[in-house]
Amino acid sequence: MKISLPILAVLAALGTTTAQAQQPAPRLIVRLHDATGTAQAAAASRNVAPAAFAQLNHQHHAVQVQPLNPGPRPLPNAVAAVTPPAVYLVELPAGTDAAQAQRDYQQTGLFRYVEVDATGQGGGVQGLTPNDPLYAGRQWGLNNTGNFSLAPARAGADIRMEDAWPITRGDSSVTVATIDSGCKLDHPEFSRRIWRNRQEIPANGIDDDRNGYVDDLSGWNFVSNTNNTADDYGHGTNVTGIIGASGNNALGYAGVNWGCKLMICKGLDNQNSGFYSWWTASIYYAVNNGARVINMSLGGLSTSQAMQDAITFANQRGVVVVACMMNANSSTVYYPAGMSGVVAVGSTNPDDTRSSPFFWSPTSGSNFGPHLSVVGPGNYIYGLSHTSNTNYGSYWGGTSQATPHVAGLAALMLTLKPQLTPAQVKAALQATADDRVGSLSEDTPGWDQYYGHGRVNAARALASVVTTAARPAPVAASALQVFPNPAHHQLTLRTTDARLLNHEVQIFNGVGQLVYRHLLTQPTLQLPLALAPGAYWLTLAGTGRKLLVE
Ligand SMILES: [Ca+2]
Ligand SMILES: [Ca+2]
Ligand SMILES: [Ca+2]
Ligand SMILES: [Ca+2]
Repeated sequence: MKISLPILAVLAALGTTTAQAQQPAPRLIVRLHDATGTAQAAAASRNVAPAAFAQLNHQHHAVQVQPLNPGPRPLPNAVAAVTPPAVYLVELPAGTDAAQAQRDYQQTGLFRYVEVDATGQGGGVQGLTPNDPLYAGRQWGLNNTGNFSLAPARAGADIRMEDAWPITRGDSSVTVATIDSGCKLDHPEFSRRIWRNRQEIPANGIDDDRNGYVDDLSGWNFVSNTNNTADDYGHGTNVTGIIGASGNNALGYAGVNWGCKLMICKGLDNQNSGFYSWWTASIYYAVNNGARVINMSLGGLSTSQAMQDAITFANQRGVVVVACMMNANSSTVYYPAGMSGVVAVGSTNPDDTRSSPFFWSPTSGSNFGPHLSVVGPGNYIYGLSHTSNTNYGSYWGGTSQATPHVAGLAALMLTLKPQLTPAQVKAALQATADDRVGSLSEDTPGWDQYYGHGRVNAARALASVVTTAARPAPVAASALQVFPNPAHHQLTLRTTDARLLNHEVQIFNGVGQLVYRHLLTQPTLQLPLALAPGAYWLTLAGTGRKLLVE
């Protein structure tokens, strides 16, 4: 008698837990209308949800309402480059009918759209730990000698890093954000390489830089909503190391990029899964905090207007988004790879064949289809461990591993020429990729659905950037007058060369992000400015100059 009661209590508790696990709390992603000159727009500009939205959430007993883009917003009257979307995650109580709630929210007319928060996974799987040391023989993706112990290899089936590093090895002017399972921040291969939020005072419980995140120093953990960006799965540490493990430091491995800063957005949990809301918020975080490249080695089967909007916003701010095709060995479209404005990356083997299968499953393989941009090395990719600073024996395989090769390369291109747009980076990656390197049946001449434009070639990509950068401006710099400089709230542009008309005035911030754009339609144009004080770079049809804002 005495024992039976506690046992029953435990059974009951287990039953409750199981029932809740089977019916998770519905999560909605909503985007408010981009109204202008209204109370709603003013509210959005202060990053505060309007009253009607708050009331609706109250009626539905929302457990949590969280902005996915809490970053700085332009003044309501500013001629801004891009309107930052006002997008929120709404979490409703367990047991709520998700489809009904979605309809209820939609019918209010408050929202541009209401979608159910989907999930996806990281696109890489870890391998065994082999005994064979000798890293020189392991990083076949960067320089392939034809000798590789784990799989057939072909000399030259690599991304030509040894010819690319003499052009640039990267520097701290470019920040790459990884949206992944986190990163082993104290790894010696990442020493002085992790991005630091200089405007944030650590551990004082205050959001000092008012970017919407308290005490965020190296990025953010969107899974637990904390500043702890440590890796609890391993996928993120491997991916981050492929992008940026320090090279030529007599230690471990070489990343593609030896100088870039690495911003850590944790959007995959300790099971390698994540909600789209985590990924969407991560994109806004990366853009708002100065990243130029975002690596997304993950994917889900659902489409999402919210995630597409975030990617479009990133592109408009000059941020390159690279994502993996995923590993189902099919033409099934995964997202974000299938979204517009993304460099979608597939995977190759050490002998340049398409990875089908990867080493970890006979039914796996690099996905293909019309949205594929390029391919890169992705099978048997040795890298850093998330549990040890001295174990260099782990390797992973998946389009997850191909993607950071391309992201690291994109960051090298931006080091050489920061004013490159995401579309230009993508076009250059595609134009310089090696075609007809794979099997004759799949890698047919020109673009094909298995190799895209081909296997990326870092040496050719960087050389093409250097060549383009050296091209003289078509119009004399003196043909554009900009005053006052330093500027305050207004700027006047005057042109004496008609060739400058109907081109876009673009202003870039100190880390090379596009923060302002306006079409020059007349010889003299007055622009209202709403930019933070600092140094900027203004360009118009090949002419450019430094602009100070006070
Ligand atoms: Ca902050
Ligand atoms: Ca702080
Ligand atoms: Ca190293
Ligand atoms: Ca081809």
